[in-house]
Amino acid sequence: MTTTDPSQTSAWQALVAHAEQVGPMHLRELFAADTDRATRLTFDAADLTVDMSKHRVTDQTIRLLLDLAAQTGVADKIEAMFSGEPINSTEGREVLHTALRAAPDDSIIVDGENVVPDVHEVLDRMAAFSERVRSGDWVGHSGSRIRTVVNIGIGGSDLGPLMAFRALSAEVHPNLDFRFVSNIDPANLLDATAGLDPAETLFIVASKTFTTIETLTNARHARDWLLAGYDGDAAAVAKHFVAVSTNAEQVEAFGIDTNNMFGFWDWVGGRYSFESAIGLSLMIAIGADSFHEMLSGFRSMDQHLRSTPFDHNVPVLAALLGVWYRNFLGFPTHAVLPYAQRLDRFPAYLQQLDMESNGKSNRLDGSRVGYDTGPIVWGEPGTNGQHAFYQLIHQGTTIIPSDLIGFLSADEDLAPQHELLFANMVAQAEALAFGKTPEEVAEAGSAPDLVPHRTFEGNRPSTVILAKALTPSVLGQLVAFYEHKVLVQGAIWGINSFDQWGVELGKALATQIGNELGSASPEPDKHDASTNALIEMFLNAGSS
Ligand code: G6Q
Repeated sequence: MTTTDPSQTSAWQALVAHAEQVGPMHLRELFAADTDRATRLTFDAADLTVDMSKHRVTDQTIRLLLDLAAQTGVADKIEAMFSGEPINSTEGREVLHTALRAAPDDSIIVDGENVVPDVHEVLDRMAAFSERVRSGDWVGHSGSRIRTVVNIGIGGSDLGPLMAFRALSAEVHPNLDFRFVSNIDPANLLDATAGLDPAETLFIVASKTFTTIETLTNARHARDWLLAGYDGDAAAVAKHFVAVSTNAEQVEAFGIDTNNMFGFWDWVGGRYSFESAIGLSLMIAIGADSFHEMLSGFRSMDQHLRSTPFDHNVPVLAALLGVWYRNFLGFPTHAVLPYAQRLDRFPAYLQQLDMESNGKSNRLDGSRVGYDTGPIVWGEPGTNGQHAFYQLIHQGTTIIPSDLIGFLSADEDLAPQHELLFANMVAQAEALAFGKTPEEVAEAGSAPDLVPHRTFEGNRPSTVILAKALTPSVLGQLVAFYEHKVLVQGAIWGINSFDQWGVELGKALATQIGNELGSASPEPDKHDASTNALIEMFLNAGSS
């Protein structure tokens, strides 16, 4: 497969030269010279309003970035994804998370078959099951109503459902409790089951492959915990364990009735899967109607991506700005700062989405890239972050382009506090962009020796993403916005955003070292000196 090397395009070369001119420009100048800037660079996408005016770009920058998108085949990549071409070339797979939110009458053909009816068949089964749990009709082995749902999964089978569950906590069924177990650290399962009654607990084992060691180990321990509460009566498993997987054979081998299994497909990547059956815990929590509302939000952003000209296409523009900063101004990280406590796991979710997708060093044809790819993505909700790491964003030596996500309304009784939250977000974007000059600091009466310390250079770029409220639909739109941003950046960089070979080596070595630790006669000298010493310390601690 041949891939365009973006750095060899004329647009890239033009951007390198252009960065010399625009790099030193200050947002103060850009705003002063252009009274229409805020209006012109604020865009709508579905229910989101996205203010991109506080970025270190001119109209010419955007034109050149759009040329780069054209010269690297972004439009073709978008169409290839939607139409089910196997764009995950290293695994020979289609990339069709957009089919998970297709309308029932849509048609998406994979291997000669329309997959949309299958998607909706699973959604219907999930809805029926969720309703049974929510209404109390699905009871445990001893006839007790289910009170707690524990999702066991890791990576893509955890981060999405957990993030969305927290984001939509206002919608969660009042009589049900939800817990999430992911880590192989036994403390995770121990803490999640603390105080629970096995007779009232339902486990969802969420694993696409059903071979992931963390998930299967936790699921086995959860089964032991359950059976301990039922005097070892294995028949209890059928009422307390359901599975979400593409692997019926392994589900059966584990002992879960495949009638209680919810399937999905190889063309759904783990980190793109929470709107598939992987979201079963979420659907039980918020109900099928809200889940469908979330899917419609995803769908509206999909439509925006597919049908909006690139110069108004919000995920495309966000991707281009990211490329501008990463490749032409040399900013290595990107912060996501939601002004919504319920989005507290959103940055962690996006870390996987972005960094597992675009943390690559080889183009599709295997050649090594000669430019930077995915940024380091990080963040925490505001206003908490303001009292922690914002110091560095404002006055540190590294420029950190940031997304500030805020909401215009809140429940009436929360309104005054919400006003303060919103004020903080807007204030941060203003302070980051415009800062405070030494003259302004001196004029405000600062002691001369403190002037440099109290000066804010500004010129720190940010996007403000606004919606009316954090509804299921808006959450779907936000997630799809970032998914598509990642797709477009991967297309420009010529990499495969849909594989994750980089996680394999550590997994294989962990299995090997795990076997060594568990062996009756361990030989702690199979590795380098440092690794051997660490293994030895563990073995010695165990024997002391
Ligand atoms: C995501 C990755 C990865 C995956 C987990 C869990 O894109 O593939 O995070 O989701 O490793 O895998 P299983 O769902 O197969 O257990």
